[in-house]
Amino acid sequence: MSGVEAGEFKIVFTGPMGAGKTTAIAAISEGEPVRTEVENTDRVAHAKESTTVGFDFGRITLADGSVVRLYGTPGQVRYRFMWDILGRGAAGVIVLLDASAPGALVQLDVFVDAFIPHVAHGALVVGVGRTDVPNAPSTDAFAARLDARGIVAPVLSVDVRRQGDVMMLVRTLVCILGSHTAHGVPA
Ligand SMILES: Nc1nc2c(ncn2[C@@H]2O[C@H](COP(=O)(O)OP(=O)(O)OP(=O)(O)O)[C@@H](O)[C@H]2O)c(=O)[nH]1
Ligand SMILES: [Mg+2]
Repeated sequence: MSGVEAGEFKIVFTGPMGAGKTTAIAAISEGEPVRTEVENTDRVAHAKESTTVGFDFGRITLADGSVVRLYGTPGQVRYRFMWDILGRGAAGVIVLLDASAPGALVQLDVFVDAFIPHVAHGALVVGVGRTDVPNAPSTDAFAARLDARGIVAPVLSVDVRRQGDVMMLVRTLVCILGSHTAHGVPA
């Protein structure tokens, strides 16, 4: 269930449409990531030009030589069947949210509920983008939302376009995994 073995493991990036899963994986992946983008025909939901219909895939190598396989889910609920396929065998999950999007706090619940069952020991990190937009909920508001449900997970403010920010999310998750597995996963 932990998915952590022999220096190779899987992390899933999830979250609603436009939160930046595809962007985040592209920001850190070694080599060109695999993408399954098509034209976005739901410009009401989000103005961006393309959307993920299958998955994103990239990989990184940590300082200790561990290989991390990075999968990004589609955000649109119509591709929900992919969430369970991609969640299977994941060591941990990173939920990305856009604080400036309507209903961002509710989206946190949606994606936590969908992915918590896939990961052992609450191996969950939340990355929140665009917290600087006026009237957007703060990272504290997202943390309080988790607290209210008895879920303990780090909530970090990120810009998914920045490699350093995305690596911070991955390293935080790897620290959680390392503290919960007998194998240990050094950062
Ligand atoms: N201006 C600005 N743009 C941002 C910021 N964070 C993310 N973006 C942009 O938001 C968009 C996110 O798009 P994607 O990476 O395709 O989002 P996704 O989560 O993969 O979406 P789906 O696959 O459709 O579910 C990209 O165009 C990013 O450049 C930010 O802080 N400021
Ligand atoms: Mg995408």
